[in-house]
Amino acid sequence: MGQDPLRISPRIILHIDMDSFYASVEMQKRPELRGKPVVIGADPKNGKGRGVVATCSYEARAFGIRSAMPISQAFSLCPHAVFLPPDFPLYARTSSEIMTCLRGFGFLFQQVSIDEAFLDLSPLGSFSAAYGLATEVKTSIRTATGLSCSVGVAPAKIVAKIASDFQKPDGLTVVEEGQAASFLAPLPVGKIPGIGKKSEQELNGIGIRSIGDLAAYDIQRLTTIFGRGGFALHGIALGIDDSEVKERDGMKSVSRETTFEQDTDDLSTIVVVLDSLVEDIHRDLVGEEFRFRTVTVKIRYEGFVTKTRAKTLMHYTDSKRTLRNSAQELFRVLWEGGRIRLIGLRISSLEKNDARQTTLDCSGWQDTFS
Ligand code: DCP
Ligand code: MG
Repeated sequence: MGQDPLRISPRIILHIDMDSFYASVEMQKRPELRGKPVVIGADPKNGKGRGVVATCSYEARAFGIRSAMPISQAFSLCPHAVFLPPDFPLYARTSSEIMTCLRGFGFLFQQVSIDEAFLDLSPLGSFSAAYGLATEVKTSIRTATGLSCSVGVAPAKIVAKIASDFQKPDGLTVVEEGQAASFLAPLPVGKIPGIGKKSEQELNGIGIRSIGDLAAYDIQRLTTIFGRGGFALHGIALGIDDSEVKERDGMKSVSRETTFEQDTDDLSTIVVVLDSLVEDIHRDLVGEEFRFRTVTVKIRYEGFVTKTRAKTLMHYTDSKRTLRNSAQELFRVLWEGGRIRLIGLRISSLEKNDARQTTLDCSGWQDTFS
């Protein structure tokens, strides 16, 4: 018997995000740290340190410590916490083990950051089968690495991502087809990925507190205030997101950005953050065996003015030094001295690392706005 042509199988997307990733890896390596507040990031130097928190254990979060907070503030919130510098090679190795394990399930797979990925479980055909697979995923990652993760399963990528965050740590949240809007409705708008504190405040200012408020808001007024972004935002609030799980081979660019806890014009803080973006991107690049030719730096000032500037090298390279120098150079040219809300770094014009090419560093300038 043929399939009912009117029956459309549900899209079933799984999103996985490791719990307090860097901190958990450290606690796995040194079990005596378990149960303690552990902060990974810059040296606190007895409260005088510069730089920021990369992440911290859930025990440290109980003291109010968060990613991207100045390390001096973390120190004053919990001076007896264990402060550790990041061990990027170790996190990169652990990340590869996790991603290999996820790929092994045989579904369409997309890594989105060092500790996050999507799987397209649609071939399973039902949310109950997907729930079973999600528990298997959690078990196999724990067996392979000793680490816990949180998983969301939903009919769309963005909803799966919000769902994976819903019951952290060690969570598993399934949002079935037709339930996305009602799952999202009571959550604060700040739970939508990409909505930072400032945007949340702006939305609160026009009476939008929950995602349900956003869904019910007049779409015309939203687009007047936020332009085309308002339209997308309204769709997200209803759980509408048709974007697909894309295998990484089609990777066009790698980007990372950090929103500062508080807008800052402190150069040393900015440079530390830019450097951590360089580390993150370079790790991905090496892991995926790509070379790049174009580097873009993005700065968002307070008040949402966003500027980007790109530089295209004469040759492909995978040199971290070149990436760091280019990023710093672009930043120097771009920065007008104002307080910065967000800084981003992207590499593009990627090619697989098999062609033997020299890593010359001659550069030409090029403006790009995105
Ligand atoms: N990271 C960072 N700087 C940030 C945010 C994150 O260096 N501002 C690094 C450290 C994190 C890792 O990326 O361990 C993954 O980021 P997540 O946002 O997933 O945060 P965690 O995994 O640490 O915690 P959670 O349990 O909330 O996912
Ligand atoms: Mg995480």
